Amino acid sequence: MKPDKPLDVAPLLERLLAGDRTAIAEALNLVDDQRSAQRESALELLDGLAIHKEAQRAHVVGFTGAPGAGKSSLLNALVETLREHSLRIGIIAVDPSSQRSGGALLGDRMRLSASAREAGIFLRSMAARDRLGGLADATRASTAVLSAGFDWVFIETVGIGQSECEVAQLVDTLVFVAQPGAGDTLQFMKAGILELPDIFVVNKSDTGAEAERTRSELGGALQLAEAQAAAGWTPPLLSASARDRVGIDEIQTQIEAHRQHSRESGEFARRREAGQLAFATESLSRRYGEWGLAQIGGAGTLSGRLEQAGERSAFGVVLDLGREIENALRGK
Ligand SMILES: Nc1nc2c(ncn2[C@@H]2O[C@H](COP(=O)(O)OP(=O)(O)O)[C@@H](O)[C@H]2O)c(=O)[nH]1
Ligand SMILES: [Mg+2]
Repeated sequence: MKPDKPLDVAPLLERLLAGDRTAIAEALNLVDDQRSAQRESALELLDGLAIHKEAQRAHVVGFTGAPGAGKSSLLNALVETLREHSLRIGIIAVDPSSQRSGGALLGDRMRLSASAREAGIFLRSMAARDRLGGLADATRASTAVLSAGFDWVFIETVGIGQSECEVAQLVDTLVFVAQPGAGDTLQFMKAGILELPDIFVVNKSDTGAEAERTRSELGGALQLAEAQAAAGWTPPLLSASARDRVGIDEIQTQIEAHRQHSRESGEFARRREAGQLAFATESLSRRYGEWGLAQIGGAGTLSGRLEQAGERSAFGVVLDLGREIENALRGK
C-alpha cells in the first residue's frame, strides 16, 4: 500500500518526460487514485504535462464499435505493423460496462508478446468501477499521461451512442469498426452519429458476402451523411480481416493521412480545444448543474478560461472554476 500522503510530483514528471517506463505506470496509478491527498498530486502532474509541449506529441486514435466487432484484434495487428517502424505505442482499453476492477477481461484479446511489451508497447485496461468523475474523465487523464511517453495512443471503447460522443471528444482520429451483419448502420443513422468517425472499417472481410453487404449498406448511409460533412476530409470506408491480416496496412495509411490532414488544416487544434471545452462543461454541469455554470458566466467564460489556462491543465481549470462556483453559491 502506498503512503496516504501527497507525492512529490516533480521527480515523477521529470522521469515521465524522459520516457521512463516505470514512471508511466506510477503516473497512471496516480491519476487513477481516488484518495484526496493523491488527487492534489495528480492534478499537479496533469498541470505539469499541460505546460510541456513535448508531453503532447502523441497522436490519439480511438477504436470504437460493437462488442465482438474485432477492435482488439485489429489493434493487435496494427500495433505489430507500427512496431516495425520502432514507434512507441500506448493503448487504453476502456470497458464502460465492466465492474471488474482493472478490466482484466477486456485486455484479453490483446495478445501482446513479451518482446512487444519490452519493445515499447504499453497496455492499460480500465473498467467503470465506482468513479466519482466518471470513466470519461479517468480516460482523459490516462491519455494525457500516455501522450507524454508515446508516439501513438490508441483507445479502444465499446458501445454505440453516448460513449461514441465521449470518445470522439478525446481523440484526434476516430476509427469505427463495423461488425458484419450486426445492423450497426441503421442504429448509427438513427443516433445521428455517422458524422463522428474519420475512418470506417468493415472487419471480418473473410466472411465474404456478409461483410460485403455490410460494406455496401454502410457506404450508402455514408453518402447520405457526407452531404452534411464539410471539413475537407471524406471518411474512407475500408475492408479488413484481422484474422487473415488483410487491409491492416491500409488502416495505418489512412490513420496517418488523417493525422496529416488534421494537423495541416487546423482541425487537430480545433478539435482538441472543442474536446477540452466539452470535458469542462460536462464535468462542471454534472457537479453543479446548468445553474451552477451560469454563476460563472456560462459556456462563454469557460472557453475563455481554457484558452488562457497558462500553467493549468483543463483539469486544473475545472477545479478552479468549481471552487468559484462554490463560492458564488455561498454568496461570497
Ligand atoms: N472471422 C474473423 N473473426 C475475427 C476477425 N477479427 C476478430 N475476429 C473474432 O471476433 C471475435 C471478437 O474479436 P475482438 O477483437 O475481441 O473484438 P472486440 O470486442 O471488438 O475487441 C473474436 O472471437 C475474434 O477472434 C476477423 O477478421 N475475421
Ligand atoms: Mg476488445
